[in-house]
Amino acid sequence: GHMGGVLWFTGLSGAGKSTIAMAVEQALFVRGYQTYVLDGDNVRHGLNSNLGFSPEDRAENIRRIGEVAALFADAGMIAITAFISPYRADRQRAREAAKGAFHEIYVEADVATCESRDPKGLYKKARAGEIAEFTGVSAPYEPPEAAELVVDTNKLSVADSVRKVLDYIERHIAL
Ligand code: GGZ
Repeated sequence: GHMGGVLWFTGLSGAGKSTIAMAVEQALFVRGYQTYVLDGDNVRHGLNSNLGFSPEDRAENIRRIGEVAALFADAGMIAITAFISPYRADRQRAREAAKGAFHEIYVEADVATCESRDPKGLYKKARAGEIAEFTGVSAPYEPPEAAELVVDTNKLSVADSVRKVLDYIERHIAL
């Protein structure tokens, strides 16, 4: 049978988490893996629609996502999560929920890089004070100290970032 696992992407808004996660899912699907992407679109609008962006709400957001991802992994699937998940302690708890099947992937990009991309204009709004507690501007991001994989999108293209993740998966997650 398939061996499940959790691919946990973490990084700033605009670092490329969702873009890379969706491309990785597509490639894994083609290779016969059973996958499911959890992201803001399907989680923050549903299961976690009662949560905002205070530290407490982010912790609860990540706690629920960690538990759901662990259930997918238990079912033999590859759960791919794409959330900022700014706090180390919250990511650690998600890691523990997934038992041995957790792969933390740090999608690294400087605030300046993300801000120059600003695909949704959120950094601009955050700088103008229109969004409170915005990660990287007015709320913290605690970078991983021992991620299984680091993808530096300051330097790597999307295609090269995706290749790097797929190479890691082929070496660490059995089909
Ligand atoms: C950070 C925010 C905020 C604040 C709204 N801080 O680029 P996006 O739009 O699509 O991704 C961001 C998303 C972050 O939600 P997460 O569930 O990933 O955050 S966490 O893991 O910290 O719980 C951004 C948007 O929501 N957004 N307000 N204040 N990002």
